Amino acid sequence: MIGQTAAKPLLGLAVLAILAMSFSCQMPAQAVGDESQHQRDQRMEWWREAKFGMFIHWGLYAVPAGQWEGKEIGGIGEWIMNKAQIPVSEYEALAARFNPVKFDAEQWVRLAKNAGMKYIVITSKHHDGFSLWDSKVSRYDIVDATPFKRDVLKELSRACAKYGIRLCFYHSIMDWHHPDAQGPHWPTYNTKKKENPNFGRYVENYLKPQIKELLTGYGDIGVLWFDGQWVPEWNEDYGDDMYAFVRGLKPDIIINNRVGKKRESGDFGTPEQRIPAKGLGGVDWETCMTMNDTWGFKKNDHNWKSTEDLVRKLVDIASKGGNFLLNVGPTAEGTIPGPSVERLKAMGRWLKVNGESIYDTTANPLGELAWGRCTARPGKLYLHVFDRPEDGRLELPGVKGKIKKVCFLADRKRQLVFSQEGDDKVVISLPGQGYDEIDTVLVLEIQENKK
Ligand code: JFZ
Repeated sequence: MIGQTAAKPLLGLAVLAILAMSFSCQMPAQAVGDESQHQRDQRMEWWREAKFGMFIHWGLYAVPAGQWEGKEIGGIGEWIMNKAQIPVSEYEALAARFNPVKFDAEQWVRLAKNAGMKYIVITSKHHDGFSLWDSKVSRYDIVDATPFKRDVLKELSRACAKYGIRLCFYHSIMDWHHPDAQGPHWPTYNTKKKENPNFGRYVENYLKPQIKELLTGYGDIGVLWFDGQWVPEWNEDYGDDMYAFVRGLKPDIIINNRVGKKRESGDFGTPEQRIPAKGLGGVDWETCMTMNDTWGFKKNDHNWKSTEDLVRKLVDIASKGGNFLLNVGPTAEGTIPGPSVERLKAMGRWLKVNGESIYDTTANPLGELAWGRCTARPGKLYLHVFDRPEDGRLELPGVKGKIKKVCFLADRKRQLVFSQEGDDKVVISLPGQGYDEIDTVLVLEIQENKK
């Protein structure tokens, strides 16, 4: 079995490291809890403005790509070790076959940037326990265990810095490879342990040291996106401690809610594969979603969402005050599937024209709209017309303040006739042609009520 570095020497080092940290960068835990609303708003600002990010699920699971021993394995591709009940020794042999010679970090980052994405969240370690960077506490990583021998997270870090994209990491608490992390709930089918007294050792000697490697060696990490917190061994104390540990290493980092088991854990909620009907009121949140039906690459999953659907999902999420983390699952060769690339380029073209109506906007202040969605900035409403009303009359409920002008965002010279009876009823007359079949954005400028 490809091992983790022996825990014992680490234990001594860990004690020293913890002592050292307490006098250096680590913020005392109570300072984290004392963060003011203003400080928190400052920390969240870039993420709230960003609205749109790329999720990347990449690892050994791209090699089988949804098949095992000649059979199609159901479910999401990155869970194949679990779904096909693959013993650790057989699964880790995939490392010798993982040689993504077509991987090009700058190509991936340019794809994200040109799609209008502002951050990338990549799986540094998924549930299978394989590390996508050159870890010093494990040999089960892309440098030590594969013929590729390159630290892809280091290369991505450089590319993100070059193109102005925030690099973020998804990191799984659940680990199907580390012997101290196994439990009866997620047996790797060759360890029938009923319960694991060493989970604490896994957390202190492996999980936290790896996270420290990622937060101190790969540039300015924007978000730590935890997952796999549902294992019974993980509890609220672990979650609180991990939150403080991470913020102590990087005080301005953002951490998702899957660091813990409380509703209010972390800094933002993470609805998965769904858009909450009315958003998640009063909290920061981000919908994560696949473009087909799997996060990790599966060669036979061709159930791609349309570009229109993806753009309208982004608009819907932004109109409810959330972020959209849209996934790509690269192949074992290191390429992003063609249908993903095609959709991302098309989303980028739409955002190039209409990005002002998404980035740095706030949620719809008007209530439900039959013909589309609405996003806002101070003094402006962006009306996203999905379906032009047959009669050409676009009705708006409850616009507060006097409307100065209505025009097409794509061509501000194209002004529209409108009527406003008091605050309640606004009717905009829509011309018969010149629409974007995905989403036509109108800008409504409002006289701001003097404070
Ligand atoms: C998790 C992972 O298991 C999955 O592989 C992927 O990385 C996704 C983004 O996150 O999936 C989940 C997590 C939690 C639930 C369901 C799927 N849940 O709580 O129902």
